Amino acid sequence: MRRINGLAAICRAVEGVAAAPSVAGNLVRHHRLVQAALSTTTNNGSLSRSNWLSCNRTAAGQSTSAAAHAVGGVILFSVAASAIGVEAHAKEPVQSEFRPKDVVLYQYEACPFCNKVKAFLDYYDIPYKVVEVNPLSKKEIKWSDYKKVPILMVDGEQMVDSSDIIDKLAKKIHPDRAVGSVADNEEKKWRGWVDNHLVHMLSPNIYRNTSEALESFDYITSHGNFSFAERIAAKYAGAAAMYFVSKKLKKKYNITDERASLYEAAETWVDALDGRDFLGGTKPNLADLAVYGVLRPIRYLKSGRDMVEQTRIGDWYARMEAAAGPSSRIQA
Ligand SMILES: N[C@@H](CCC(=O)N[C@@H](CS)C(=O)NCC(=O)O)C(=O)O
Repeated sequence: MRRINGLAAICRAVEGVAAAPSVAGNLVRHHRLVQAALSTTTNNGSLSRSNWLSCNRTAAGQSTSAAAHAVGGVILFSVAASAIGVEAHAKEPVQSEFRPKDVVLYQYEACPFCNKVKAFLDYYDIPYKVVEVNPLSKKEIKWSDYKKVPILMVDGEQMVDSSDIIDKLAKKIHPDRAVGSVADNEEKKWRGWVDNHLVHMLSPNIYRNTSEALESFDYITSHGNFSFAERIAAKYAGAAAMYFVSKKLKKKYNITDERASLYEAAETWVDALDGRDFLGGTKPNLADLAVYGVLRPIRYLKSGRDMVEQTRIGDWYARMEAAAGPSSRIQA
């Protein structure tokens, strides 16, 4: 029998969660239900139950992920909101020599890390194709040794890990950019905050209760690469699993009130802006793009709507939507 740490690791990708060691009766019972639900959904027989539930393995070879990881790594994506009423903040098309001819993003539509990369590509107006990865079979990235998304292929060069991808691209775009300045340090600090703090606020919020978990999975499954059968099963089983996982995550990250923590993070970010339009001043910097990217998947879910209603982040978010502008995604 799979241990609950497999279940907890469902959203490891999103949360960087180490597998939880304990087995709680309820969770195990629930996990069985989820397994049962998922095992009924293999539509062609080639996707075994363990594939469904175990889409990742730890170094020790333990199975670590599960449907909802698969699915749960996939937080959600934003519907691009219109920038009506927002002052004009434009994209910053690449001016340097760096003009990649062929950029392909392997992603889950709703993954916050993938959305971070997309926010960057959109803002710099770099055209990219998207290959939506099936989070259960991951057959689209079988060719790669790296088993997570995002993977970005830039003129044949494989780039992995959202922050590394952005560092590499930023270097190509601004090869002469000075490092070590106050602005540069500030940008680094807040990019770190996104990866180490902000992303951990997401899952506990979007899977906070059954209705929010279902809203999230409805979105995830309708925008991801799922077969019809997978979609139906993943929605209910994934939502149920992630509901429990989010409780574990709360504990792991010492979150008592997930909404309060999300609001606090939003306020912390607005304080960091210190009256500026963007952390980067009059233009977004990489930290602005990172915060915007990871929040995009939740912005139009209940948690994101609440966050915008209850905190001061809305104006900055609207400026970011205007700055990132329409997606530079092109047909694959
Ligand atoms: N540190 C990585 C984290 C990437 C990550 O964890 N991605 C998740 C999706 S949100 C993933 O692919 N998890 C593995 C899986 O789904 O099995 C980054 O910033 O790109």
